[in-house]
This record gives sequence, C-alpha cells and structure tokens, in this order.
Amino acid sequence: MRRTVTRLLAMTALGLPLILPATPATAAPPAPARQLADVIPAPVETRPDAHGTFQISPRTVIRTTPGSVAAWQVGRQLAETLRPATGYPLPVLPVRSTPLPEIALLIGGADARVGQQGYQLDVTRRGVTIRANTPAGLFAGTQSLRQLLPADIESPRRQRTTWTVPGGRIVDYPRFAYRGAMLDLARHFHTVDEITAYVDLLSQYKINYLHLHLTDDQGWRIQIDSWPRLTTVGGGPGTGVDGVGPGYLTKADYKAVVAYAAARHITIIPEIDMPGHTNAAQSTYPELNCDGVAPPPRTDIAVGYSSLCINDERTYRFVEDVIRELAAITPGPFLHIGGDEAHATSDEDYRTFMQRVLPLVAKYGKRAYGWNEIMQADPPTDAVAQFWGTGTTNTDLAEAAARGNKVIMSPANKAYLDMKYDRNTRLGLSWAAYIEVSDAYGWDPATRVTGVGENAILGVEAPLWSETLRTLDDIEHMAFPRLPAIAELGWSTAASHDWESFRTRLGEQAPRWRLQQVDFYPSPQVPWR
Ligand code: TNX
Repeated sequence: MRRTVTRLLAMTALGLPLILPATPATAAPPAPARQLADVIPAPVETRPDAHGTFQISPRTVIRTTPGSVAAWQVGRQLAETLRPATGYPLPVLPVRSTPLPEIALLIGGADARVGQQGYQLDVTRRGVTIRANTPAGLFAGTQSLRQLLPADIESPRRQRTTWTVPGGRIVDYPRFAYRGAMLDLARHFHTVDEITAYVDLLSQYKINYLHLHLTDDQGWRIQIDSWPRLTTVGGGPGTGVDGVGPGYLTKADYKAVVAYAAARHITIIPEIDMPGHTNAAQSTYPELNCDGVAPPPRTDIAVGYSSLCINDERTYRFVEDVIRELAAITPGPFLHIGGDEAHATSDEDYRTFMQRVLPLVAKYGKRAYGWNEIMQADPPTDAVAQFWGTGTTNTDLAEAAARGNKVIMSPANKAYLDMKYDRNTRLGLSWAAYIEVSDAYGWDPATRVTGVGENAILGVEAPLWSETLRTLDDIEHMAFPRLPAIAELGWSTAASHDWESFRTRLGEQAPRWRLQQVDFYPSPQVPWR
C-alpha cells in the first residue's frame, strides 16, 4: 500500500550517476473520456448515448428507494467513495421528484435479465439511475459507476476535475453466481486490517465470496473455545512458514471480517483443512494423534505428511466441536472442509473420514465444500468441489458433475495468484506454472475439464496461498492485475472474452490503482496508462 516514488538512475557521458526527476518533463496526454464499455468485468450490454452525458456537481444528491435500509446503505457507501475527490456534499436522501441533479439507487424496475446480482444503469443529462432487484445488484452498479468516473475519483484529496459520467445504458448480470477469492491465513497470518483492505479491492471487481484458509500444518488461525490451545499454541509465536507468520482471529475478529465483507456484498467462507494439513492441531493436542504423541510444530512448506487419526472417536469429537463453533459464527451457506493432499491418509480411511464429517457440516446447517478430492468420497449432491488441478480431465469430478454436484473452478496453472508471473517474480511459487496476465485470462471455466460444463459450474475462484507472502503489499502484487482477470471470467459472458479488449481496459485501471496505492505488478503484456 505504501507508495514508492521511482527515481531513474542513469549515467552521464562522464560516467557520473545522474538522478532524473520522478515527474517526466512532458506531461502525459490527458486520459480519454471514460466509456461505458471500459468497465471490468465487461458488462453484458452497453448502449452509449453521446448526448446523455451527466456531470456530478456540488448540487448533486444521491437518492435511494424509501424504506430500504440496505439501498440507503449502498447510497451512503457511494457518497463516501465520491466525497473525498469531489469535495461535494452528496447528501443521501429518500427518492422524491426533484429538480436537483441526482444519482438514484432504486430497488425494482430493472430489465428482467438482471436477476439477483445484476443491475441496470442509465445515464442521461439529468442524472444517473441504477436499478436492481437486490442491494447486491445496486452495489454492483455503483462499482461500475465508480469505474465510469475519471481515475481521479480514487484520490484521497479534492481534485479539480470535471466529474463526467458517459451517457447511455448498461444492462449487466453475472455469468456465474459465484466469483471468489481465497486468502491463506495459515502459512502467514494476515490481520483484520489486511483482510478488510483486500475485501475493498475485491468488491470493486464484483467478487462476491472470500474463502479464508484458516488452518494448515504451519498454523491454526481461528479461535475455538472448546480447544483453546489451537490458537494460543497452534497460532502462537513461532508459527507460520519460517516461524514468522504468527497470529489468529478471535471470534470477535472473525465476526468483524464477516460484517465488513457483508457490507460490501461479499460472503465469507471459512475453511478447516482436514484430514491432512493438520499438523498445527496435532502438534498442539497429543490426543489428536494415533500414537498419542504430539509431533513437533512445522514451519517448512512440505505438504502431505499429516493426518488426523481416522479410527479414533476423539478425532470426531474434535471435528464436531470445530464445525459447530465455526458454523455458529458463519452466516454464509458454505463451510469448506479442505480434503486436499491427504497423502498420509489411506484411500479407505479418507472415505471413512469424509463419510463421518460431511453429515456434520449438514447437521450444523451448512453446505459442504471441499477441494476436488472430496468427490472420491461420494458426498451428497449439494456438496461443492473446488477444482485445483492443472490438467483437463478428472474422472471423479466429471462423475460428480453428472450426479449434480456443483464445481468451483480454480485450476492451479491459471487461477492461482501465488504462482509467479515469470521466473523473475520476487514472490510466489512455480510448481503449477508461471502465470502471466494472458494466462490468467486465457481460459474458459466451462471447457476446462472434460465432462464439467457450464451447468455444473457454480463459479470461479482465485486462491492466494501465503507461503512466500508477508504484507498487504505482497498480497496486492500477486493479486493485481490477475485478480481482475479471474473476476471477468466469472462475471462476463463467454462471447465477450477478448484479450485485446481486456488488456486495454486493464491498462486504464493503473491510474486508479496508483491513487489507491495498490502495489500491482506492471506486466509487460499490458499497455499501462
Ligand atoms: C497446493 S492447492 C496446496 C496448498 C499449497 C499450494 C501452494 C491445494 C488444495 N493445496 O497446500 O499452499 O499448493 O501453491
């Protein structure tokens, strides 16, 4: 988030270093006016009207559907976004006929296609009207409006800019109901402030789920009252990769994250990874091991060596306690039970374990969600599988899709934000691939895995594992600009998929990210402005 001022170092003819000023002598040409079709993710339908341009002015008011607190909240958030750079008061008032220029946020009256998440945005000379069936749809519309304003709107200080919104109509709704991101708190803990800062960035690109990977071999990051040492020891000093990523969320912290995300129409999905990836719990509680002996804590990045004790009732008391307590503080529908890379668990034990645990998720009112391996255990058809493979075939997954299970697409060689961009990337891993922006954008969720087509797909998710990450800057550098690519794959129509258009629109986001102090990777594939 810190802003670093780059100074160019060159050599004079005498071989002496010359410090060039940070600001170029010739000013960059002014940015062209924004157009409806510049938005990321690409809207479904745009109908520009050159005569309908609207200018936000000191007299503009924001009006929302009377009686809808949620709509009023979206209006208030929009006002808070627009006030710093404009310096305008932008009061948020109930709708009424008025001669004042206005931005109206209305529940109802939109094009029938917008459904539960979409919106219709109309810009005329008199004002901007966003219509949706839900507050989430209104919020999505305000994120488009934000991108339609000049980049200066992201400035924390008042700017002398004309706040022009291009005229016309957008009708927009998502291809997939689920557009997710994942943060790994286990390998390195990320604080509430870091998580909420990431939520702010995600919400601008219409991401609506944030999956938190809360437990792994190197750390346990969520308070569980019935097993208190999980956090104080399993998440305590010396935990995390290299022992430098300690910390955990108290239940109050977790609830604060849930509420912050909900206000931005993002649902939190908690993950407890099991029966493998459990060394932090097993090194804390000896009774979670078949031999009753706690293994030493681990701070390396190896995977696949730990397993809960499958034929011990204490294991299921532990798992039920954790699921019960976590479900109680999770308003969202999903509870992720991991299930990946259980190489220290036999196939038979894996099935036994999942057959015991899947019903526990349902018992506490949640829908089971796991990495694609859970499909080996024949879960109920409402269970969701997250595909993380690098190939294009997976028989278990295709069979599950045929039975009716839904799939989230997170192919590691396309959607993993922790993969390096190229061999020079300072952070990240490369076991799945180097993933440049064109790779992250260049695939279709519905044709990625044989037998897992459009109807089987609930959505896409971009996981960010934290083995090499420490700070929010690190998170931003890996997520931007690839996160918007995955967001567009999840929201925009397959027919609109177009690399040339995407890279141009992406390049136009750079001035916004600079003002927001997002440490994005300036990929050479993108014409940055
Ligand atoms: C594989 S993907 C893992 C994680 C690692 C990640 C690193 C998956 C379900 N498991 O444990 O953190 O690779 O890229």
